[in-house]
Amino acid sequence: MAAAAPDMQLYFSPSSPFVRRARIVAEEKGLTDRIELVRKPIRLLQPNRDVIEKNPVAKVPVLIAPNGEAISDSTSICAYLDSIGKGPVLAAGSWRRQTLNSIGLGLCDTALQRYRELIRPEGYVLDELLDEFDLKISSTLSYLNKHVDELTDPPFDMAHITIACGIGYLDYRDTVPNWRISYSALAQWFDQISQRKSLSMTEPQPQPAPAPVPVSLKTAATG
Ligand SMILES: N[C@@H](CCC(=O)N[C@@H](CS)C(=O)NCC(=O)O)C(=O)O
Repeated sequence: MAAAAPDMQLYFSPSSPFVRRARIVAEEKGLTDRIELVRKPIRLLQPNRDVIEKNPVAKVPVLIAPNGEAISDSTSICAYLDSIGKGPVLAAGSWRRQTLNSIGLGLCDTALQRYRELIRPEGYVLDELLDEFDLKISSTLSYLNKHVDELTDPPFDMAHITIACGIGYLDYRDTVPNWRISYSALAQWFDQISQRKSLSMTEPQPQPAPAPVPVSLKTAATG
């Protein structure tokens, strides 16, 4: 059967863990072919004007639905795609699963904030803030490592997806170089779930170097 023509657009950045959540849900729900990926560079100090037009807080992902409505943020997009696609429901089915999903979201947030702090120019990086992010990241990894049995629980749901996106982003940025040794049970779970098609096809991709401009701060890609 021929693939459906795209009738939705996803404003995206190839390394964003939040965009990845939406793309994983799209694939799981049989909607990948209906979504055109529209690249929107996300840079420190350069809020993307196209994104602001559709989402006033200037963040990707934004999904343009078939009726032209702009849906954000990733949680709303995932819920929308979950509701219109085929296959098992992905929404977290209990308070515990919702909490695990929220812990995953917190990990995505902290990992991203840390990276945005790290790429400030020399002299502007606050080491104390990096320490704070590191503490939050290590306490989250340690918690997840301890509760890994709950991650291996079927059915596959948003908690699995969001936690995998958070860890995937940390891994991509090499934020915690030896995390596989320190949190080996979690690493085993992550490596296994990463083989799932929806995860392997959405792995964070290196971004092309931005065009040089005089102020280096303005060139840093952060998404
Ligand atoms: N809560 C939002 C977070 C999205 C987010 O932080 N996106 C980043 C890219 S990974 C972004 O667009 N940042 C631009 C900015 O903060 O200026 C969601 O779940 O979609």
